[in-house]
Amino acid sequence: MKPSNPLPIDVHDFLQPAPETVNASEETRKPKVRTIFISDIHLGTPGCQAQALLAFLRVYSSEQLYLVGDIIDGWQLRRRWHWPQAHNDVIQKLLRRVRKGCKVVYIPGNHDEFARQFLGHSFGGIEVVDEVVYEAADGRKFWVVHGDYFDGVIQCAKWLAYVGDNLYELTLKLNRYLSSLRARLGLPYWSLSRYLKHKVKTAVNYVTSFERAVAMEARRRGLGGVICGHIHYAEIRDIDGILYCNDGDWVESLTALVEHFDGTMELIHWPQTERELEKIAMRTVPEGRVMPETVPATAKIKEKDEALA
Ligand SMILES: [Mn+2]
Repeated sequence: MKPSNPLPIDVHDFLQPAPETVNASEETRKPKVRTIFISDIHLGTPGCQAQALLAFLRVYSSEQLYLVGDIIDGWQLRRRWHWPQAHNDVIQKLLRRVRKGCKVVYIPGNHDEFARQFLGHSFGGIEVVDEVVYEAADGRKFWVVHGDYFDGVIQCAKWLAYVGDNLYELTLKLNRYLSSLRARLGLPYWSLSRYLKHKVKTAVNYVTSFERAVAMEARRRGLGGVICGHIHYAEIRDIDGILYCNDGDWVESLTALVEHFDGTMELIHWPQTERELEKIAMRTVPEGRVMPETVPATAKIKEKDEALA
């Protein structure tokens, strides 16, 4: 609903920004990056957050797009067919990108290993490869691989990788509450945090061993970094001079790895980024006219009046 205008003039007429202001704002709202890396979408499972991914893809555009494995979950689909419209939309969106000139590369993972029989082929312009060496804008070379080949090396329950430090902090609080409750009920002391500490420690060890193993393999190949997925644990960190990048997943963390035009790698945590972009959009009125929050509209009008005088 349009608010009633108490002024005899249209405020918007006085708020026409310089053209570059509009462009800058548009750019912030629709970031374009050199390359997007996403993995572990798990299309075909109820856990797949396809709507969030579609929202991300509507906003972010790129020259190249790498699908780093577990895009379609063949394991789950074999057990139970689950394919809502949003999952079709994701596939359509990816194919449309190819048609619009974006280079799309698909590296199958373990959940979509059926696609590994098509290595070296292309589908609708999407190249299917097992692994690839990617050169960033600044010349750094990255080994791009899903990462499941390291499962044989690191034997550990995969679900443990989900558990992080934050959850551990929470359990400490929960533990205090449980202890007093148990004491009141006359039950013996039992430490939830100690029980979970062991589990979390194993989880952290798993993530660390995975990261180290992948980074060391990149080093062995004479590369500067690695880009992978698989463990659903988004991260960018230096491991003994090797830049380890994990693009996360679209089941829980909703993350993507992007490379900017200067070669900088950045993790996009979509829920947070979406909120920030919405805030920017809130400050932008339709037709690209920018209404700065900090400057009251009346002040602007006064400026304009003085300028005209
Ligand atoms: Mn995987």
